[in-house]
Amino acid sequence: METNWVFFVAMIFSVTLNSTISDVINKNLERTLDITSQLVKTTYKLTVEETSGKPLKDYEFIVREPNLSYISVKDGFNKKVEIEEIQENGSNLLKFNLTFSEFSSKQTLLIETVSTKNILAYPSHIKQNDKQLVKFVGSLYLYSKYPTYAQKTNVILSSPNILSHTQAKPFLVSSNKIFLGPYENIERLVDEELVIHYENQSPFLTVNTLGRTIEVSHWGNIAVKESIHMTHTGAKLKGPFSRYDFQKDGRSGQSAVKSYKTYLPASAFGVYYRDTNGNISTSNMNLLRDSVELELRPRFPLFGGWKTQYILGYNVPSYEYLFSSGNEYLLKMHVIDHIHDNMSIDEAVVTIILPEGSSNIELVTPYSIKRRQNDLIHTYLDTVGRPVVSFSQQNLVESHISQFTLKYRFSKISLLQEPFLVILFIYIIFLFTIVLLRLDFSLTSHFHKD
Ligand SMILES: *[C@@H]1O[C@H](CO)[C@@H](O)[C@H](O)[C@H]1NC(C)=O
Ligand SMILES: *[C@@H]1O[C@H](CO)[C@@H](O)[C@H](O)[C@H]1NC(C)=O
Ligand SMILES: *[C@@H]1O[C@H](CO)[C@@H](O)[C@H](O)[C@H]1NC(C)=O
Ligand SMILES: *[C@@H]1O[C@H](CO)[C@@H](O)[C@H](O)[C@H]1NC(C)=O
Ligand SMILES: CC(=O)N[C@H]1CO[C@H](CO)[C@@H](O)[C@@H]1O
Repeated sequence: METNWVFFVAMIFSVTLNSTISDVINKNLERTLDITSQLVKTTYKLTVEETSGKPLKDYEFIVREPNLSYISVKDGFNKKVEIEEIQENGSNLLKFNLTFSEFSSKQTLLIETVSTKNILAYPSHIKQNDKQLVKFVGSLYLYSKYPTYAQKTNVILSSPNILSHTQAKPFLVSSNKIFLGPYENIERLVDEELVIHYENQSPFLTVNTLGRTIEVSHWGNIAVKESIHMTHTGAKLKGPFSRYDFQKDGRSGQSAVKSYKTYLPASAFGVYYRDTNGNISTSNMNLLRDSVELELRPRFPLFGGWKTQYILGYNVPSYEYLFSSGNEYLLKMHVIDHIHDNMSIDEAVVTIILPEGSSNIELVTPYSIKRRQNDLIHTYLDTVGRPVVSFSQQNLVESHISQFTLKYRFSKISLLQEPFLVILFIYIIFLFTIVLLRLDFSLTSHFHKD
């Protein structure tokens, strides 16, 4: 009787325990870490299971690495997965609540993340002829709220020159790849570092600020101007710089950036590129099928710690980006464009200048941004000023190249305002001249009569 009672209490205990600690497990994980560039690109193929057979409605995913720039999640049913950040005080971990639209006790998640500033030059300073070595610090195991039954990680490096790496057996090194695992039965919240010290000569270019201005005209043209401040954030150059070595020896300054490729929309025309000293001829401009490729060459090779600053501008025909129905207009353009391969933008400020008289402005962005106050600017022939919409965002990468939409109202009658003003102006001058001439004529005739 008594043993029965103890058993009963134990039962209740385990039931309440089970309802607080869920029966969710990470059944299997295949992870790929691409650290060939300055970015850490991770893909997770994660199978999760609710072992008691209940349908799984949400899942908490933790990102252990700092400076996360981008995350995307897909499920195995090709259904939308909602991603919501869980706000927690005093935690430097990013936690996401993933909620599924298709319920099942077993889910396969495809997760992609990109983070910046997690691969650091080590040593931090090198001489002109030295190789750039870097250190990556990440997580050996999936850092998770749930236990993980089996996991493997494939690391792809930029070079087979690996100075050291975390030796957690089993592992296999083959050329520029490290295969880690399989590791089995890793408990929840196990935090182990994965450290890899290797050669990485890829360009460590950081765009400190991107100021992108889009000026919309209803006369067929959209003008884009980008003001860019850029720093080489790899190993800093120590000691003197020899241009002679740089030009004569192919191995000299390998981590320096001589040129890089920027992509503009295929319909871009009237392209200009200038730094603080004036014009720079773009060394190469290639028309590709779906873009214009520009090879930009700064005046000097960019070594670690060196900065450059320039302005790039072009026009695009508005019929490709601006749609209208009656007085309603819709502008669809990229928030940012491709500045260089594997780019990392610390902060982008996007400013959209609309034609004078635009109203009812509504902005929809593909991800969250910081909206700035609407403004008005005045240029010549403006009476009330042009509406300016502006927003900013930090820590952007290529995955953020996607479209915003901006809706506004504009009365077609207002379109006639500027030409009307010009005509009026010319007309007034014309009248004025006639009056002057007449005045002059009558004066002289009076004079003659007298
Ligand atoms: C950078 O990105 C390009 C294309 O986006 C890719 O082909 C290249 O391998 C990447 N890595 C490096 C180190 O440039
Ligand atoms: C976090 O801290 C702020 C003040 O520092 C407080 O107002 C807020 O309620 C806290 N949020 C949570 C979820 O504890
Ligand atoms: C995650 O989202 C679901 C659905 O909105 C909610 O029921 C659940 O409480 C959330 N979990 C956390 C940890 O916020
Ligand atoms: C810049 O280039 C444009 C067009 O190529 C030219 O008209 C202009 O004179 C140049 N300005 C300078 C300062 O070189
Ligand atoms: C720009 C930025 O947020 N950098 C952070 C990246 O992560 C490291 C480590 O947490 C921070 O020290 C940096 O401030």
